[in-house]
Order: sequence, then C-alpha cells, then structure tokens
Amino acid sequence: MTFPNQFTPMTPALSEDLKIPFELWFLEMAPGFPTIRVSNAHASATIALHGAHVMDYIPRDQQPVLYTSPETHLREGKAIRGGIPICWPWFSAHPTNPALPSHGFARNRFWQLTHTKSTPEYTELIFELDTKSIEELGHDCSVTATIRVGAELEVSLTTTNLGENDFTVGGALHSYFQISNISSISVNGLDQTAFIDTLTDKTHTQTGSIQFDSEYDTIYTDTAAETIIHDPGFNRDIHITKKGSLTTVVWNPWIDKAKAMADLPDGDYTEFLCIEPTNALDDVYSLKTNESHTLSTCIRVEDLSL
Ligand code: TA6
Repeated sequence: MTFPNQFTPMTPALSEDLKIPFELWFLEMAPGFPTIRVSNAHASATIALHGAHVMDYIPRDQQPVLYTSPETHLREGKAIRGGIPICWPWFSAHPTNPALPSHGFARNRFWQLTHTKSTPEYTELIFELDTKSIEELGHDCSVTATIRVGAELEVSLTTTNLGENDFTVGGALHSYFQISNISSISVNGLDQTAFIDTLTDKTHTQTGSIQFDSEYDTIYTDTAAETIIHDPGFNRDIHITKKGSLTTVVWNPWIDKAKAMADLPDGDYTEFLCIEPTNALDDVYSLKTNESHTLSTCIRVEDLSL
C-alpha cells in the first residue's frame, strides 16, 4: 500500500510482500496510522503498527472479545485505549525514575511488521521494536511480539538481552475485555490467591470469585493460574491463560477514574474489564547476555449457549 503524499513521510511503510491475499491486508485507520486487518476461517482481528497493538479480535459467531474506546487517540506517542496494550520493559510507573513513561515505551511508538504467515489454524504476525531508537532505554536488547489469530488469540512478547550487562525486564499484556456489564460478570480462577490492592496498598487473599461494585486495581501474586471471565449477559466465558508470568492484574476504573480519562466515554467503564498477564513487583526477570524471557497469553471464548 502506498500512502497518499499528503501524509507525513514519517508514516511507517508496510511491505507489500507481507500481505496475504484475502487474509491479511493493510488499512490506514487515521492519517499516518497504519493497521493490519486479518480475516480467516476462525476469526478476524485488527492490529495497529503502533504498539504492535491488537485492537480487536472477533472469533466467528462471537461478540467482539476485546474492548477499544471509540474515543481512543490514533496518533504516534499516545497508547491506544483498549485492545491489548503491550507494557514493556516495565509495568506501571518506572521503579526509580518517575520521568519515564508509565507502562514503558513499547505501546507509545511504531513497531515494524517483519513476518506474516498463514496456516490452517491461524494467521501469524511478527513485529519487532527498534529498541536502538529509544535513547532512554539505555540497553542493547531486542523485543518481538508474535500474534496468532485463530479460534484462540495468542500474543507472545520475547525480550533478549544483547548487551554485556544484565537487563531487567518486566511488563504486561494489558488486555481490555469486552463484557456485557461490569455489575453482572464475575472472575474465577484466583480463589485463595494473595493480592495487593493498589488503591490501599494492603495485601489480602482472594476468597471465591471476584465481583465488581467500585474501582478495582489489584495485583494477584505468585499465580500462574488461568483466569476466567464469566459473562452471563453475553452467555460466554472468556478463558485467559498465560506463560512467563506469576502476577495477574485485574483493573476497572469505575465511575470517577473513567470520567477523568479523556480517551474513554464516561459510561464505558461498564463495558470492559482488564485481566493482565504481568511481570511486576518481584516477578521481573534479570537477563544475562543472550538470555531471553517470553511473556505470553492465550485468549479463548467458551460459548455457554452450545
Ligand atoms: O493495569 C492497571 C493500571 O496500572 C491502572 O492503575 C491504570 O493506570 C491503568 O493501568 C491504565 O493506565 P494508562 O496509563 O493506560 O491510563
């Protein structure tokens, strides 16, 4: 695809030979903001080059699985609100330098699409981040995002230390799930799991399933468990499994925080819940030269009407 010349030359090009006829093509969602559309026998999806950011994922015969704000920004430097933001190489605020961006660099810049592949089970896309262009990173490393769109959605983030000094990597796959209503869903899989309520900094142990009646911003610790969003309104369970992660974040901004977010309609807090496979707190990885860490998630919808 060649972009009309009224767009800035900064528009990152997408190589024509990465297209897959009738399965993977390119779309400019806003001037200078290219996205990749995938449609196969199992599902459809939209992935922005910015942040290697999965914006939507719709399995055949299902409602959209991910929420993306209709008021999201679509411009370089500002993370898309919704979908699956890639937080890297840290989660939330930088541990020592408050001047660095919350949730790291990866979600705020363009990646490069380097490979695409079609198989009977999924369409695969591989993105790479030009880490050398990030001055504040201060370390020689590589990071790739591998996305497989099929009956399940898989996102894997692999970091490799290419420098001589150790490199500590954290982060999150900060997934926004589309739900029928925050007041009618529940979350299972974290029973008897310790958690830190970041709103009070107090530690508790989860008993039973999680329901929501106010702002919720919690890090579940020492857990590799599958998390399930039970949504009677949409007659489905969303199964979220993960690898390379022992912390899971559960977040809903509720009314006041939603009102304070310019890129989110005030009432939309009722329509999404974030379940985030994370590397946070002590669950971060100190990589020696040539060592790698992969944080991955697999998202599957179970139709309860069948
Ligand atoms: O993952 C939960 C969280 O850390 C919340 O505290 C909230 O800040 C959310 O991420 C969204 O962060 P953002 O920078 O995308 O507005």
